[in-house]
Amino acid sequence: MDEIKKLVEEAVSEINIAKDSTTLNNIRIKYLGKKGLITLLMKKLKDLPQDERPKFGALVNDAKNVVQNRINEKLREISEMEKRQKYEKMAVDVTTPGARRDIGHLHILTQIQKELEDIFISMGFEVVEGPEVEDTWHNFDALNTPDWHPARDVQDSFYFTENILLRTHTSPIQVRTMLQRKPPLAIVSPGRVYRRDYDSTHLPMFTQMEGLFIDKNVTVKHLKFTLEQMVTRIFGKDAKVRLKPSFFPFTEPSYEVDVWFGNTWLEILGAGMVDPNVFKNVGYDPNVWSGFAFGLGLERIAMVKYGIKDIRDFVRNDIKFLENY
Ligand code: FA5
Repeated sequence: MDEIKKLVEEAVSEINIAKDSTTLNNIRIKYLGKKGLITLLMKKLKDLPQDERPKFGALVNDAKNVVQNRINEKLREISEMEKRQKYEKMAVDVTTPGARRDIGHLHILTQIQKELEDIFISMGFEVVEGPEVEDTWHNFDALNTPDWHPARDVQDSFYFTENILLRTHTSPIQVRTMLQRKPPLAIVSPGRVYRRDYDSTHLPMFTQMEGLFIDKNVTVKHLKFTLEQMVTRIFGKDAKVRLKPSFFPFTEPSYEVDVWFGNTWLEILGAGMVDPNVFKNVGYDPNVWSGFAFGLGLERIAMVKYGIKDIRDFVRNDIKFLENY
């Protein structure tokens, strides 16, 4: 009986440390196989006295059952563990950072344009657009720009015919809007314009935004206030505006407008009070109506704001440049 107990203990301790099903199978063969240590005990039955045989037989059977059950139990544990390991290997870690996907965004000039539109819309201006192919009357004559003006020279502009050209500024939209509507008016007009220019601060195709405000008793104060609002919202509250005397045929008086930003004055736009001749050209009474107008270069605004040195970067289509903004 002691021998049975000892064999069972040995078998169980071997089963306990087994790590896989092959080892368990070997243990089963070692103890319960045809020539297994526990199976062989049965052969001792015949050496025992008749009356002890049933009890001994039962004990050996119990021992077989205990070992077999323990093996079965251990097999289940192992297969559970193997399953768990398999699933752990298959598992996806949802906290792992994903592969990066590049998402496009609006071009820096489009961003600046939208920013400016929002600023002027918040002040009650409306966005109005016009054609890029213009006639000389809207682009020059109606704007009080006579034949002899250098801007009309074929050296400065892109002509299709004698009277049709790519607009050289957004100011013809002033004329078109005044002809279509009655004052008072408050509009801004963004768009592409074209000139025979090309260097690090001038492009042959660039972007302007025109502003036009017409009402009774409009003064330079209204112009300056409006530009100050725009400039502080684009460049920050420390930005200042300075008007310098200048000349445009369609405004009187006319100004170059500088902005104080990054410790220096930088020129960003042209402006002035609408010339009475322009009002006459569109049928507005200059004794009743007054107004201011301005035209700013969007590339210049972006260059000042972000410290961009070469205007040609806007059209080089270099992702490395564009990604910065
Ligand atoms: C004009 O175009 C006037 N129409 C502006 C205006 C409107 C004045 C209404 C008064 C009333 P100017 O040629 O200065 O003005 O151009 C205006 C702005 O466009 C300049 O300040 C500059 O920022 C920008 N600009 C001019 N030429 C180029 C160019 N070749 N490339 C990039 N920006 C330019």
